[in-house]
Amino acid sequence: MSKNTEVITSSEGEVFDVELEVDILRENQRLADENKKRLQTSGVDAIDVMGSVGSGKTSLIKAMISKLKKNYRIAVIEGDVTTTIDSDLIASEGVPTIQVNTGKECHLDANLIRKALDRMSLDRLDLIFIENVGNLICPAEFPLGSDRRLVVISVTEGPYMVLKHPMMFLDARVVAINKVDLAAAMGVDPNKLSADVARLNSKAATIPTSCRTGTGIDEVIRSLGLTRTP
Ligand SMILES: Nc1nc2c(ncn2[C@@H]2O[C@H](COP(=O)(O)OP(=O)(O)OP(=O)(O)O)[C@@H](O)[C@H]2O)c(=O)[nH]1
Ligand SMILES: [Mg+2]
Repeated sequence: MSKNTEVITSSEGEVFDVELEVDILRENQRLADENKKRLQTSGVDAIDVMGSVGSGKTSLIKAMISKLKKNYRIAVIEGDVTTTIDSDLIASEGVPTIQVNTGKECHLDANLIRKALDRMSLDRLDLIFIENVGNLICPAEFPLGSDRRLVVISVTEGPYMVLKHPMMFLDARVVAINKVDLAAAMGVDPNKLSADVARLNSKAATIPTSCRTGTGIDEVIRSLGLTRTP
C-alpha cells in the first residue's frame, strides 16, 4: 500500500440497519433450506451461476446446456435487474426458462427462487441452472437452496478482481476463468487468477474457459459432477 493511501474499514455494528440485515439473512437462510429440501425431494440438481457483470455467465450456461441437454432435462432461472435478454438467449436452446427481474436489487434471494420454483414442473426436470445478477459482492450472502456454486470471472476484468472480492470465492465448487482467448490482449495471466482463487479456497476447481473457442467447457461440466451418459 502506498504511504499516500489512508484506509477506513467499517467495523461490526457500524453499518446502518445492521439488525434488519441479520433478520433478512436469517429469513433468507430459512427459505433457502426449504428450497433445498423441495429440490432434493423432487430429485432435481440445482447449480448457482454467479460472477461479475458480463463475465460470461449466460454464455457458459448456454454452452453447457448445448452439451448436456441430451442427457438431462434442464431448466434455467435467469436473474437480472431488468430485461429478458438472457432468458431469450437461453430459450433458444429449447429449454424452459424463467426470468426473475430484481428491480433495484443487486442479487437474487431465496424467496424469489421459491416463487420461480412454484412455476416449474419439478417432476419433469433433472437440473436447474440459476444465473444470479452480475455482481461479485451481494449474491455471496444470499444462499438460494442450490447444491453448489459456479463462479464465472473473466480476464477482461483485470488481474485483481479475485483479491478485491474474496467472499464470492469461498463457497465456490468451480471457478471458471473465462475469455482466455482475450488473455494476451488484456495482458492478464489466467494462472495468476487461479492462484488467487486457490489461496482463498483450495477445494475449488479453477478452470480457464473460453465460450468463444469452447476451451474448458467439458472440464467445467465434469467438475460440477454432471457426468450422466445416455
Ligand atoms: N471473447 C470472448 N467473449 C465472450 C466469452 N464469453 C462471453 N463473451 C462475450 O461477453 C459478453 C457478455 O457475455 P454474457 O454471457 O452475456 O455475460 P454475463 O455474465 O451473462 O453478463 P450479465 O448477465 O450481463 O452480467 C457477450 O458479448 C459474450 O459474447 C469468451 O469466452 N470470449
Ligand atoms: Mg447473463
